[in-house]
Amino acid sequence: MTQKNCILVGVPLDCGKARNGCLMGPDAYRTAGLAEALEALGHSTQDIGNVAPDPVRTANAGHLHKLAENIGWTSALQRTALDVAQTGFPIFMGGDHALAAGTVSGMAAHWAKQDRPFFVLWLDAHTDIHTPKSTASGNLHGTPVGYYIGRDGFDGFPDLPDAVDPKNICMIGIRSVDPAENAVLQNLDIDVVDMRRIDETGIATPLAAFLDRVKAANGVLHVSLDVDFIDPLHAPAVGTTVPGGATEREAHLVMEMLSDSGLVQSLDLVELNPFLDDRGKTASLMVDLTASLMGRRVFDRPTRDYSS
Ligand code: 4U7
Ligand code: MN
Ligand code: MN
Ligand code: MN
Repeated sequence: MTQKNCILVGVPLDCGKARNGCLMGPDAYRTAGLAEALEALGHSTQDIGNVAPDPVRTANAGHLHKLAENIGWTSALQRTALDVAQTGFPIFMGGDHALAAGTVSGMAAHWAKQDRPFFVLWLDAHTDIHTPKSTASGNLHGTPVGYYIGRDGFDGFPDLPDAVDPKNICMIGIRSVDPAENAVLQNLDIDVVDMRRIDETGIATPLAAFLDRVKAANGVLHVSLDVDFIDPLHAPAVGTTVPGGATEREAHLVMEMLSDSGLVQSLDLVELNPFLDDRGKTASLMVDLTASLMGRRVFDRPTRDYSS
């Protein structure tokens, strides 16, 4: 992989759900040696510290948890993403998944200016495509996809500069979908790769097909990695554990294929709750997965072509 200038952006956002702890995520990645792992691969790194949310006051949040704070983070992160994308490869160290409303919409706006088609790989147990109106839990970490594809119902949120085309989204690892999410997914062209498909075809087949599409379109790819994509056995440090997730090996294979593709331009690391971790094993696994994405190999084998 070509050497990158990695911009590490701390995002101690903890307002996307009620259980606290994701605010410690950025420092857990620092403690687990994210910058050192990237530098060992020959990349340069620049840790710009932690972002803070814009101040926002909202009158009526209804059943929504910390609506104003979520809105303030979305505008701040949209701006930050647009800014840092100009100088390097942003790695957003979360923070819960509500941050992706800002990071993904900001990256989409950046690539729209360069006239490059923008694609998203969503690695998650959940589809996170609710709106503030459809969410039953009131937890906005279940809504970032709804925001960045331009669904209605995000009153008070910043205007979306450039919506992501649902056709350009692939979700892998899915095993928990609410009825309201299922209903909207039926009418969209998002490629939703659930655990059954992974079991039937292996994880490489749907990923290779998606990467071929990105390549054919001369597109660029943003990866959003939710800790709960991985099975809680390997990655316990997350509030929303769902059994039956990706294995450590499947997760590494995904990252290695992404590295081979050369298509990835930005990354979210989200939902790590260090308060729930087991001697730092989840934080360390997330660092190792990032290293695989950025070119680390067990053996230096020639690049494999995964397309059919
Ligand atoms: B995550 C949920 F009901 N769908 O809306 C909701 F199952 O970022 C979960 O993927 C959302 O961890 C999970 O609260 C958000 C629930
Ligand atoms: Mn998520
Ligand atoms: Mn999830
Ligand atoms: Mn979660």
